[in-house]
Amino acid sequence: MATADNSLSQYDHSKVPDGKNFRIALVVSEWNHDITEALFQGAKATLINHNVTPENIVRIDVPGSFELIYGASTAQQMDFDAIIAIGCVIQGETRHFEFISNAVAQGIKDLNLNGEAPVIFCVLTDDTIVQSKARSGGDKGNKGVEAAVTALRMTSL
Ligand code: DLZ
Repeated sequence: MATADNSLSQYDHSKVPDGKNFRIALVVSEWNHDITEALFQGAKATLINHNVTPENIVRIDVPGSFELIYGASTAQQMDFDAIIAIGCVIQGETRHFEFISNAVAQGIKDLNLNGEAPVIFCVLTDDTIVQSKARSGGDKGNKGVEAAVTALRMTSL
């Protein structure tokens, strides 16, 4: 999987379970839309590459990354094998970044402890938009790809 210097999209395909019977929800934050859309496309393409059928990939849009917690919690109560929470929080001039990033990480951690379906953390927390672009289809690969692989592996535990 990813290291600091590798593309996030490099992985061993033989270690990824077949997804043909899986139903996966992707909860997508609208903040930093270009980035989250690229992450969504990367995740969706990877799920399809591993035989998840398009009708078993359900997208749920939420306004911002903070709302990923409620969106993923709602999806956990539906019939999904895994949920991928997709967001992008970028450092601004205030401390909003820390509050949102920490809340989303803690909220998703809690969903994993208390819910049935695993919730995968596909939230970029970058200092700059340049860093986010590099990780959503740029020279660091696409974190959405890695999240999709993680979802398939966790679903198969
Ligand atoms: C308010 C806010 C700010 C400042 N920055 C981001 C961000 O970088 N990424 C993101 O996904 N959302 C941001 N938000 C919106 C919050 O996540 C949330 O939608 C609002 O605080 C409403 O609850």
